[in-house]
Amino acid sequence: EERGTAQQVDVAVVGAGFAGLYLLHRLRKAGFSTVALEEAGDVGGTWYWNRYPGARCDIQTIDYSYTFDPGLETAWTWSEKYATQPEILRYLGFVADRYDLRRDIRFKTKVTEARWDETAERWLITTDNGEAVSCRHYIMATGCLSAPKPPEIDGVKDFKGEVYFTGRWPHGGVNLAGKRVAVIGTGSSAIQSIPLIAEQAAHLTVFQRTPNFALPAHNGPAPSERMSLLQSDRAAYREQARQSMAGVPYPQQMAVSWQLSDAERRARFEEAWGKGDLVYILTQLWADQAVDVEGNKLICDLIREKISAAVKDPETAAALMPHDHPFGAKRPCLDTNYYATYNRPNVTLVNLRQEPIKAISTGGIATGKRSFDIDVIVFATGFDAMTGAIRAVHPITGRGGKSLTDVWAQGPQTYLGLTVAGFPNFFMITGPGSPSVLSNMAVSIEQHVDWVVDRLAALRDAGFTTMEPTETAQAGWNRHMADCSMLTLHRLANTWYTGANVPGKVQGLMPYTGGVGPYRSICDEVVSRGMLGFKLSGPDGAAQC
Ligand code: NA7
Repeated sequence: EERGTAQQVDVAVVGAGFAGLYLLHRLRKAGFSTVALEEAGDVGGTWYWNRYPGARCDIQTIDYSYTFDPGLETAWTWSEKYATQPEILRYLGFVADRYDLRRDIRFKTKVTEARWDETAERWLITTDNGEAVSCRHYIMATGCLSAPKPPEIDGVKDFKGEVYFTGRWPHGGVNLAGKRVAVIGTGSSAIQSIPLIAEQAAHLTVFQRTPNFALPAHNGPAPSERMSLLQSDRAAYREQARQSMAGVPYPQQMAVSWQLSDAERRARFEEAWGKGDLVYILTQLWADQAVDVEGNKLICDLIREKISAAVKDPETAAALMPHDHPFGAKRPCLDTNYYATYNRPNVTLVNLRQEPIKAISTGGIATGKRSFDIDVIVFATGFDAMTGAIRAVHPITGRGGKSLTDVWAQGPQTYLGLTVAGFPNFFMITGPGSPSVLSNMAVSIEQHVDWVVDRLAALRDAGFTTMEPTETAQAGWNRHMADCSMLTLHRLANTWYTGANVPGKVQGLMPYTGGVGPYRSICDEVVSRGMLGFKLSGPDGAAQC
């Protein structure tokens, strides 16, 4: 009876960001009827919400672009090496217009529930705005960093000044001139915004729990050597990115740190520092940098030297130096004038490891040692990453009435990061278990979307109606994930990759650490081996394993 009142489509998509837009385009071209449900008032996803000062992509924009249509690539020119949030939002709007995508997007519509109907073999999606949606396939394109984390600090509600979250920044902007501003957090969002906030505010106090490694962006025009590489053979450049470890076309380094002299290592490091490119410095110094603590420590020492040289006050410099995690195990940041900002007379760093916040009161913030009068608090405290947006939005109920929250009670379980046993015709783009956040998201998103849409089309053409991974395949993927994670250093840091930033969250490395190219090969092999690890069924109930 519910079906009668629901909008009927082949595929429902949640989210109209980078992934949701490409999904809509591909699904439509493959002949599926679709609708995208989007909580925001327009397209853009992460680039719709994160409007804080200084918000930029920290993958070079020539790499952080759609590549599915060469016509689109030449129709759009980025103005900088690292585009600002407004420019990326304009790009996504341009893409939505070019492929006429908005007509299939229901904005200001939040999914409240999704339920698999075993008899009809369809998902029923309930929303907080307008009719429900009945669909054969249900795809979450909800992103990895879209559910902001609550502040978790006593007294926030008592504070009488202005409160902002970087991930939910007001659209009209915020006037900070002449105000005493507190920024809580020193992740990427804070490190991008702090230098600009410091220029506006009367005084800025930064509350730092864990220092992060930040590298200079050296923003400007796109580097000419990268541009000419791309322009000389666009297809080859893109293909190299797809086969690479991180989704950016850099070669595998073969030299090991101990084969290089100290002078050679410094020369390599200085060159990388001068490039202003996270993926370059994360992959191009020496082969053991991301897999061996000793090879990694050499880089940490060199970056700490840079911090020491940039920050005049030795105590502040020492507080800004990370010692608790290998370089790259926690997401490093790309900055413009971040460290130098602490040389300004109107900026104070508070080291929460030495003086934790005791409480926020009506007019300020008190640590164990001092209290600060504050007009504006900016929470740059991050997200319930990877699983937050999938789990928090709604109950998702699969086969046998099981909810995804229950199935994931001990941590996310997936096959290929794309599907979950017990949840037929349910897909995630950049879900936990995929390389997603450890890669150039643009490359991962296109690969995930292409794989899913190609499977749906093949399924339909072969007369199947459902597709679902086996428990065995899922257990095997989790085992493979764990094995891969032993080869990198990510497991050695408490980060949002591991769930450590959210109190009470199950701990475990969520992204796949095996690399973008190898991951792509595995996904392709699953197909070429007759949908290895999937159960397919048709309308007559015939199943294939
Ligand atoms: P991040 O990277 O998760 O950074 C959040 C920061 O906020 C980080 O420094 C946290 O310290 C700090 N934090 C979080 N909760 C608290 C509390 N309760 N008290 C004090 N400090 C706190 O989020 P971003 O938005 O900056 O960046 C997210 C990603 O977007 C980034 O990695 C890029 O991929 C793009 P902690 O380290 O947990 O001690």
